[in-house]
Amino acid sequence: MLEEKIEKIKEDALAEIAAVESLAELNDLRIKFLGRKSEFTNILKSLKDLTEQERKIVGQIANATKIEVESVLAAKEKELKEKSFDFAAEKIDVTMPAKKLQRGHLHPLTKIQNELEDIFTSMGFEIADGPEVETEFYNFDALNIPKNHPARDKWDTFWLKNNKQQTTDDLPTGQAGKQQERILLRTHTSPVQIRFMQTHTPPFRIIAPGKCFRNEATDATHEHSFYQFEALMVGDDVNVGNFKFIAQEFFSKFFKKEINVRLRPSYFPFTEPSFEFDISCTVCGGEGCPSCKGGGWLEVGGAGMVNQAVFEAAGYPRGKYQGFAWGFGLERLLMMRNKINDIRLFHSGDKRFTDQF
Ligand code: FA5
Repeated sequence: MLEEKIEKIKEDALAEIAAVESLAELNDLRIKFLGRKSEFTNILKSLKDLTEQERKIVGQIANATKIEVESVLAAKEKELKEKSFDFAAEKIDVTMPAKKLQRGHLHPLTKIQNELEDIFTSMGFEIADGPEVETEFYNFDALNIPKNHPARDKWDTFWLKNNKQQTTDDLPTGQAGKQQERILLRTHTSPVQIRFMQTHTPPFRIIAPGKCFRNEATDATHEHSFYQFEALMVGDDVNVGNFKFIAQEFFSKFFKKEINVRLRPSYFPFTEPSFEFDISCTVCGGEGCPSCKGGGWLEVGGAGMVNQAVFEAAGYPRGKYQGFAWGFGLERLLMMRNKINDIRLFHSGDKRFTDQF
């Protein structure tokens, strides 16, 4: 009798599955014929009450029926899915513009620093580095700017508390026995000159890009933290002509046009003679235009022949070597090239600004 019941369930199931037209109806039939509360499941539960021999026969029939109904359900499901697939809606338009990916990029100052490093290394310069927290010796004394000298006023300094217990070994060469060294945030990249010379013998040519700090009020052309770019070339007979040539080469490469360099007398304690150097206006080439306020020249930085007192502080014999040094601000150079009117934009964190580079 159970066999007949199973046969009847199978017939009904196959007939109803064949007639079904939607996936939802098909699912209802799955529950109706094979679900937990279905007649078929009840029959399976009652198998335990049969004799062993009966259970074997009916069990086999029930199993075969379940497999058959499940496979018919699966075939019907596949057929209905294919029928309901909306090819028009699933079409991919390969001509549609793609979503723009937001990608990070280097900060404009990092980019200009890389660019400058590439130009200088192509001219045989090495890259040197020094600490941002400096000692008074490297930032001032060794650069011929002694304590209480009025020249120190040029560099408004952030002095730091020095809590380190110092031994005389910590003091720079020739300073043993002096009182605890005062520390500060370096006001320029020139201390790197001394650090490099202490460990190298001329001839050499180096650049030292890096961050500097000055305790001064900010405005459109002044920041308390900014980047400088130092260059130093030392040998037996390095002269001002070498400086002028290298500067002209560098600026012509940087601005991608021929640039002239002009020197004006100036004063820095660590160079003698000292210059302020200007480049021919990058817009009018020197004729005079609104960009250069009619003068034809743009002020770029400071330079000069290394003072022999500086060589001496670095451990070289006085008079043995000649060299030139220069320093200029990275932000100001980029402002000049890209017509940026406020230095404070660089550290503003404003993506509308940085995304333009
Ligand atoms: C110096 O700092 C010298 N160490 C440069 C030097 C090196 C001269 C080697 C001779 C030989 P000065 O204070 O002028 O010089 O600064 C050099 C450049 O740093 C300036 O021309 C300017 O471009 C930049 N700079 C100085 N102060 C600021 C500031 N507050 N904000 C932004 N840029 C600054």
